[in-house]
Amino acid sequence: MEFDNIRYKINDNIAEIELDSPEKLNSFTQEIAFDIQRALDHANSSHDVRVVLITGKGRAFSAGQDLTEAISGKFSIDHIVEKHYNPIITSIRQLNKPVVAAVNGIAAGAGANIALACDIVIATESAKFIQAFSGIGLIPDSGGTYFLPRLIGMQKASAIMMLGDKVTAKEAYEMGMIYKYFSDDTFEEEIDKILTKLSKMPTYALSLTKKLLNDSYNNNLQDQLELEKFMQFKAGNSYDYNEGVNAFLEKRKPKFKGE
Ligand code: T3D
Repeated sequence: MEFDNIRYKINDNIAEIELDSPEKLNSFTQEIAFDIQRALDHANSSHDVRVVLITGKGRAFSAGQDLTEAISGKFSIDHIVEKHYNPIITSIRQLNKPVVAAVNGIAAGAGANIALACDIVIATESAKFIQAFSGIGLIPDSGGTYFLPRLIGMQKASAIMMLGDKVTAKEAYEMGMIYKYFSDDTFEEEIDKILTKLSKMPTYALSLTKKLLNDSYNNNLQDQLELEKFMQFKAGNSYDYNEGVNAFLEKRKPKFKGE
């Protein structure tokens, strides 16, 4: 697949989406948002892909909306939110394989919230997460008001969103906003380890886990228990379940197909 505004490649069952406009800190234009949507759709439907990475080139993951485009009058703000960002967040959550955000530097505005919508968020030690919206008179979008309070609690989310603090990777880790952070020197190596591991795991079961986690935000306990029973039935009928149990009994490593 060809993309003009991002880099997208698939190697060894890993799809990598790299934002590629470092001179503007990978801020999002319509073209970039549409390319990301297309890449996510491709990764979702491609049998070769078992894990997706989103990262940025240079010193930022993304500084959010390209503000020159935002004030150009080309698109209304609700159009930008509805057509650029909302489909990206929906795709990430509905993608039937894990999506990893490797936050390589500053993640601001929609850039921060796209990262937080991913299944696993890792960051380099020098990364910063900024809910930059209040600094320009906007409200946090791209799912921020949904995910952040659920990740770190209402009080911290309110303060960070209203004050527009620059949250360091260490602080983000300590408050439960992200999975882990790594030194800048070892970041690439650690990303590779996580992606390689996920690319060999029982992808189908991971996709069911993801659906359950999506629903756990809205269900009561009884509904969630019912749903777990249903999903476990599906997982229990998969190739990978059979392989996993046989490998355990035969004292060997499982060879999962992702099915
Ligand atoms: O329509 C709508 O707006 C609705 C959608 C909203 C979604 C959103 O994401 S709203 C939030 C938008 N983002 C921001 O408000 C963040 C703006 N950027 C900054 O506050 C700072 O750049 C950072 C704190 C992220 C980083 O600061 P710093 O000092 O490390 O870098 P810098 O010098 O400010 O930026 C470097 C270059 O990137 C600079 O260009 P230049 O002067 O070298 O030619 C700067 O203008 C450019 N840049 C950074 N962020 C953006 C940007 N250009 C366009 N849009 C940006 N968001």
